[in-house]
Amino acid sequence: MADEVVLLDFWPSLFGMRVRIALAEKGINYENKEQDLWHKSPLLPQMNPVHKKILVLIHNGKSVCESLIIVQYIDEVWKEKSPLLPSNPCQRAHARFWVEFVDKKVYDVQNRLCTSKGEE
Ligand SMILES: N[C@@H](CCC(=O)N[C@@H](CS)C(=O)NCC(=O)O)C(=O)O
Repeated sequence: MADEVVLLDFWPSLFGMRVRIALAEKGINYENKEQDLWHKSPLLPQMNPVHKKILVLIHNGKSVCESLIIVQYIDEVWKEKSPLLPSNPCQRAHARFWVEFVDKKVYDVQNRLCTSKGEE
């Protein structure tokens, strides 16, 4: 049976971009369910009851939340194609460093951008 993969996303989200790139690298077909962050659908809190935020990946009915955790999940589940991290431990460490750097530096700006209204 084919995998059913659904992404709860919001197109301007850089966190979403991270997951979209991982899915593309692995060649995974998925349904994109664009979310309205100002009028959240019941599906979002149902699938992410702790944070009630995108990003959520729903794989065969089970949800995985948080973009970085989703990317790691994708890499583990579809491991036969295009590993997302280098095999060299030092290069892997550098890749993780930049992931953490982006999370710390970009998070506030990104979240304000995603939830701002007009001139705010
Ligand atoms: N650490 C989370 C960040 C998720 C996040 O901040 N999502 C924002 C959009 S970019 C959101 O859903 N905001 C809606 C809200 O705060 O209610 C991840 O990496 O997935």
